[in-house]
Amino acid sequence: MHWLPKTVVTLLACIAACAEDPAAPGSDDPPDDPETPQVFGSQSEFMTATGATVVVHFATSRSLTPEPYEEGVVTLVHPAGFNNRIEDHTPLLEGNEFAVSGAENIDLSFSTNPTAFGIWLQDAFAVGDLGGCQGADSRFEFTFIRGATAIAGLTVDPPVDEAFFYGVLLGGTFDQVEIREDGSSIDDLFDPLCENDFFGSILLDDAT
Ligand SMILES: [Ca+2]
Ligand SMILES: [Ca+2]
Ligand SMILES: [Ca+2]
Repeated sequence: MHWLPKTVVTLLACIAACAEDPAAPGSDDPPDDPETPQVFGSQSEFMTATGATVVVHFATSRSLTPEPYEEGVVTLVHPAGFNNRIEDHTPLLEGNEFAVSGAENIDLSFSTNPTAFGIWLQDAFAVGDLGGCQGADSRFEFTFIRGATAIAGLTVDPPVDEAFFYGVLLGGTFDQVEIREDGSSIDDLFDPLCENDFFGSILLDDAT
């Protein structure tokens, strides 16, 4: 079966501008919504459109540790404090990748306030003895947060076992991104979705 990337966009929240300028019912005018995310499947197109650059390279491998990983303006950590590990987990992505214990739940925070976020990932689909995990065609929920407010939530369904780029440009700034493997439990180390999926280079713009 040939899998195509499928991205489902769902706005969780909307700033006041949405209410101030609602699209008239039946209007043919495009929505004038500064918070509507633009999604990119091409790194080069994303970089050209947003000015984003690679800010996390995972240049140095690191063995299992629950410590947050910090590189430049970005910090990654498992929300329940599970281990992470950085190494060349997969030949499908260039260089090292970030992987976590349990299912793929990761909190990212930024010391800047970008409007654009991009990441390489592999939705792995392993077979054989996975120690209680199961091979899964994974989907991921990405929630973009500004302070304590969720700005946008997007569901991403990468094709299995392909190098997949996912870039998002929002109309406003954010300072955190939460990644959650759809259907998993954050605090269950032995969640069936604990099959590893891999996260590579991360890109941000420097809006602020
Ligand atoms: Ca998977
Ligand atoms: Ca998938
Ligand atoms: Ca998984």
